[in-house]
Amino acid sequence: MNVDLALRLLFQMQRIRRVEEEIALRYPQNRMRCPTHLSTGQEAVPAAIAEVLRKDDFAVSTHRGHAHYLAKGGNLPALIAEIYGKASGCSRGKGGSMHLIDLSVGFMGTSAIVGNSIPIGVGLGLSAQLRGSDQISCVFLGDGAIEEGVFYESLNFAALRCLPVLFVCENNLYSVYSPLAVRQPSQRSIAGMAAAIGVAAATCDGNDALACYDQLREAVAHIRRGNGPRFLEFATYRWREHCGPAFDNDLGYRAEAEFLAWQAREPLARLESRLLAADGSAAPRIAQNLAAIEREVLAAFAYAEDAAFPAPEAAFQGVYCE
Ligand SMILES: Cc1ncc(C[n+]2csc(CCOP(=O)(O)OP(=O)(O)O)c2C)c(N)n1
Ligand SMILES: [Mg+2]
Repeated sequence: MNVDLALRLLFQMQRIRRVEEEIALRYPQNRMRCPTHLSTGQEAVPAAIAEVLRKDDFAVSTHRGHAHYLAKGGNLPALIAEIYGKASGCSRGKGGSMHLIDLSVGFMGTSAIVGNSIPIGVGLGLSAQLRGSDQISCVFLGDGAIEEGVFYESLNFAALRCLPVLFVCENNLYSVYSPLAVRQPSQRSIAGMAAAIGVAAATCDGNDALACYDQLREAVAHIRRGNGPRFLEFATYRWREHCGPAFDNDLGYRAEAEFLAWQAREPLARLESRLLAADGSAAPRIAQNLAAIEREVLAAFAYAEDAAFPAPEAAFQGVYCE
């Protein structure tokens, strides 16, 4: 095992987890007043993305985008300030949790409209191709987004034009409270659909950070060599409710046993135990990382809580009509 790589992946996952757990803890204080979709349990894919994309590559994401923003290098205090609606937030406090952007690291935005990341990311891939650049465009999407018509149009165009687009589908089995079984014919696979449209596709254990890294690295290299788009479907699971900080297994749309089975395969503990089995001396480095994350996260929340709200006039700035 590459111990340094495993430590970096673990660090990314622990940082994402800690940020989102602090959001969950403080959300009931009612100072974060936007809908917030947490991705606790789904940290392995973004951690691997942090390792394989370049800073000048593009990424676009969804309503569940905190982890993707952080993985691409988005500024943490600006993320938390945005969720608190503050002027120093990454969308100047106007967008909230579902509208994150950090152009300085190629994170081109998130959208609350399911499926919307797909055509925007394909367009960014087209721009890279037209400019003759070797940048790639990474499109994060959920399993629900494949039920939007724009999924088919965009994948077709990406395949037709051989665009440098990496589709990263985090299949957490649900669209809000609807399992795949009531949304798609049985036996149909998401990766299979992408392949049928003409985009080379594969599936991966989305809770195994090292496996995610291997598949994503290979896909990125393939795309960067000019071989066209790739689609990866990652099996994973969100722990908390669809929107908000609570757990919602009491609602009955998913079985407690299913939840517990996925928790038992959770990505952080899995990587940490493999890492320590390979190199017991990594323990102090893991502890140092956790302490650094703790300091960074608490400082980001202190910054966001102290920051100013936008001035009332700002409501009329950056709008498209008078
Ligand atoms: C066009 C559109 N239709 C419906 C919704 C309502 N909605 C918000 S999130 C969501 C579920 C999306 O599921 P998925 O893509 O699997 O992402 P996940 O929430 O599981 O991460 C839906 C239907 C929306 N925001 N936009
Ligand atoms: Mg889903």
